[in-house]
Amino acid sequence: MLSAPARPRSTVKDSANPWVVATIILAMALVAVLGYRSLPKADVALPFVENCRLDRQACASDLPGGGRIGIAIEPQPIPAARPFNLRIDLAGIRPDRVEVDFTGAGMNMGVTRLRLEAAGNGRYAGQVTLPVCVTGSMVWQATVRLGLGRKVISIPFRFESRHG
Ligand SMILES: [Cu+2]
Repeated sequence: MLSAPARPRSTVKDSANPWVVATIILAMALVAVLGYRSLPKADVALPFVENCRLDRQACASDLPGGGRIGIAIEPQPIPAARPFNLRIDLAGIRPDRVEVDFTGAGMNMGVTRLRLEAAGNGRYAGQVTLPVCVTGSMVWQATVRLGLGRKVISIPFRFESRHG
């Protein structure tokens, strides 16, 4: 039979030291917080931003839990099958990633995902060309996706593109 190596006897006598206790409590609190943050990802989908069309104006929306998003496209009118610029301004929120999914509204045009680059001071920008639509002009949905760890906040906007 194997015998376990002799373990040296502990000489620590101050296990009730308040600093040790405080450290343990702090560590437990940290584990609780990290555990909470690593829960399965929660997607928050906001309703449409009413009365705002990105082909006519810049749009804005308040975000749940504070913060605000502003979004604008240029040039206007928004060209079909040619590149255009999209700009997002965020206040009170600093996501890890900002993406926009373009889909057809009432027409299946696939999904075109644009990943925006951070330009500082809460601004994110990118350029994209949407697929050609046989009908010439059509309404698109631009769903902004703000990634915060495992959580994604999505905010849908609408606009019309035209052959110029
Ligand atoms: Cu179409």
